[in-house]
Amino acid sequence: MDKRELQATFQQHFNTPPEVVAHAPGRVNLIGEHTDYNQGFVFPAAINFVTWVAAGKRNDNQCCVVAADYEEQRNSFALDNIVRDSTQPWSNYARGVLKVLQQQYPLPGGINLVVTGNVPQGAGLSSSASFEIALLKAIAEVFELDIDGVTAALLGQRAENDFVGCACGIMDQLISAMGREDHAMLLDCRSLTFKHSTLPDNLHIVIVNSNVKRGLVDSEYNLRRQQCEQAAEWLGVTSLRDATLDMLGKHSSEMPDAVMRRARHIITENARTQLMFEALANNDIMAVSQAMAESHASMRDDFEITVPPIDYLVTLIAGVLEGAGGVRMTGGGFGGCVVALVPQHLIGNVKAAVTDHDYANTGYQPDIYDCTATQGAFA
Ligand code: GAF
Repeated sequence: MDKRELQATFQQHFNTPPEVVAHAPGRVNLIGEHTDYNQGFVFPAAINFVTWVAAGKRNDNQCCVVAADYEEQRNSFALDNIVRDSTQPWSNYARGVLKVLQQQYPLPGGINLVVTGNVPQGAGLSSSASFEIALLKAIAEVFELDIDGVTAALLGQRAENDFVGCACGIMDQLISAMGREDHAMLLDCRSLTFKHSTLPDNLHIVIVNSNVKRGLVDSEYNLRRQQCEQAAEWLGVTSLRDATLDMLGKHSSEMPDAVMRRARHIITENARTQLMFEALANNDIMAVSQAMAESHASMRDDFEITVPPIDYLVTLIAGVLEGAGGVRMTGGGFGGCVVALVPQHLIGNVKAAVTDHDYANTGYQPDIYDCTATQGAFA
């Protein structure tokens, strides 16, 4: 659905045009996986797939939200009594956002919303964060609330943590809010400070969707977070951001093996993320390639969040790139997408490799997206 159709759908449902149409992007993470909730480093880019929200005030205290892509399902609730809805679970993102928003910014009245988007869902490209940030942007514009991007990101994260029930970190909301066109963003998830860095002209972001779908809430995401917290306790640090391989070496024999390996992934991934930021800035493609390969191996062997079809895609693409670019799984894991940084002359070969080879034998058909890094909703 394009912007004009979204406006028309709003008009049909509410007999008036929307006051505001806002949008927020999904994201791809180049490296730094599961490091955000360990107060570490991540290196994502906002991408050219977005969620759109049309919005307008109401004269009462209700929120009415229409999911244009879910057969125009409608969901209504009173703003002073927001509880979870198990019959239309998609509405819990809107409910959660409005609940946490009002704790900080009480709204003067109700709101009508229509939502649409093209961020692939359940694919590890942050469709839910882009929904939260687009909602916050639309509501902030309608009521002229003075909300900055970091505050919006924290509100979106709190909606997921406290209302939806996913113990996610801050990466997805922050890049959706603060991404910059043609740049990736090195984010320090402890201080919430970030540096944007241009991507080399000769490397393109290619995303391959394995089409293995797995939701974060019902996946093992929350368990990984608990294991990281246990590891931090074993090592006597407040978060794994402060842990080192030396510390791990001293305690590894006492720790449960899985907990030790979770910690090893986070410690090494934090180092790789900072290294890759430098490598991209220096156009050192071999180092980029190596960091992404090591990241994938660490997610597969230590953090155990990859699945065989994803490992297979990574092997296929790495075989084409031969060090001239990088490839790894991206996002929370247990399915979803692979991200590759590919020189222009190899894009066709990468596409051919994932479509011509035996990937279909895994039972899945890939989708391929040529991506560009885009601007965040609050940037
Ligand atoms: C999901 C979460 F929402 C992020 O906070 C992050 O932990 C990511 O998985 C893994 O890096 O997208």
